[in-house]
Amino acid sequence: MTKKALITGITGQDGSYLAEFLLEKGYEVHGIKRRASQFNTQRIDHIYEDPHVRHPRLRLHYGDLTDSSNLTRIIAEIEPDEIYNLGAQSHVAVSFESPEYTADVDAMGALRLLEAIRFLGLAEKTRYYQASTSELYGLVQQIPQTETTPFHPRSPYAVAKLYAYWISVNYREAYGMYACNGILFNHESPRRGETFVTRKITRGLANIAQGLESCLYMGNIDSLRDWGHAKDYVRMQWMMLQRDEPDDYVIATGVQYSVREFITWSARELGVAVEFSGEGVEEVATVTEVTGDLAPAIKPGDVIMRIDPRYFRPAEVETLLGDPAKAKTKLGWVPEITAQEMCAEMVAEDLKSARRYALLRNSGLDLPVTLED
Ligand code: NDP
Ligand code: GDR
Repeated sequence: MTKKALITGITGQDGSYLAEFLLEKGYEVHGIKRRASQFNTQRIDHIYEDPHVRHPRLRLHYGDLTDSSNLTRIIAEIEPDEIYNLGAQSHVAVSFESPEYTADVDAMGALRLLEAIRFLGLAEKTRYYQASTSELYGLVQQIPQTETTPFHPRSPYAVAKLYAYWISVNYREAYGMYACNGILFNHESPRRGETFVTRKITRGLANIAQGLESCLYMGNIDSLRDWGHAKDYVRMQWMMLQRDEPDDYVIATGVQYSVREFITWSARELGVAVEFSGEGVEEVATVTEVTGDLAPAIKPGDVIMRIDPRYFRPAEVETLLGDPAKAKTKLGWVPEITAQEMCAEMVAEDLKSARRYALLRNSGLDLPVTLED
């Protein structure tokens, strides 16, 4: 029997990699996409099959995590073996701007799915994965963080995700549902949203290298994160649902770096060496050397990064470092891609786009560069 999976957030970074992974495993994959005024399926267009041409194994349904009747109808129609709840307003800084919406999607959305599974009598059939997060630890009380480290969320996003975490545990305990929390630390890729810090850096520096932008404006570059690759992490999301018993797992690399280090690596990938000077909001990154031909628009002495306090958060999560020992021991999972390898891949992809863009612009096409961050 072909297994059926339903993915919320299929148009996002993780959703796209997970859909690819499950299709390769032979699943019939269903995804919920939001209605938008422009196409929003760029990350999955390469795996989409035209339903007019053949019987597709990937199917998309319009829906929203704020809409119970819609979610219940989709689940009733599909009767999925597995639901991966990856949909979320996932930007921490934005959650301070839209706290109520973030709670509705990220907290209540999880409840709506769990309640639909229960109400439809699928509690014994459907396994549920909740995209939990290292942001739950917030103001960290133990280094490194494990499955038993106390939570102290520091943003409306993290507080909403705390509810989703506990409601998943509660439905497991109360109704015997197979519900798991993956407590995932930051994971990135060339498909990462452009306003998260790693992608903002790789895309911004690639644009500067090609003369499309002049400077990167950053927030707290002292911040420390445990960065892995999204491809490694979606594999783990599936593995978690294949066990005999449901459980919660920390997924991390066990190594942390600062945002400043990520800037240095990204610049180095472009053949650019930088030196940081100044303190606090006065800190800048100045180019000391340029080698090779990847960054024709950058020269020694250029200031390519400045601090803009606009990107400081009302409450910051200064440091995150996960201990993935349980996932390694119980599931045999180990991350295969290092943060530096991932950074190189991201810079290479963003450089390709920047070069294409610069080429078109230099041939007279007046193309706008989206600078939103
Ligand atoms: P993205 O922001 O890339 O993707 C989020 C997805 O959720 C998109 O498909 C988005 O749709 C969808 N979405 C947003 N709002 C709604 C809504 N109201 N109804 C239905 N769908 C909605 O996130 P990631 O792929 O990076 O992360 C996946 C999940 O994992 C998220 O829940 C995130 O909070 C969590 N997480 C992520 C980590 C990371 O480092 N990436 C770490 C830990 C947890 P659209 O494309 O239309 O915007
Ligand atoms: P995070 O990721 O908040 O950890 O949440 P993000 O990449 O946004 O920030 C990481 C750290 O970098 C600092 N920072 C900046 N961040 C952004 N976005 N833009 C900047 O200009 C900037 N300058 C410094 C931040 O302050 C922060 O400390 C991500 C999301 O994917 C969540 O959904 C997920 O749950 C967690 O990772 C784990």
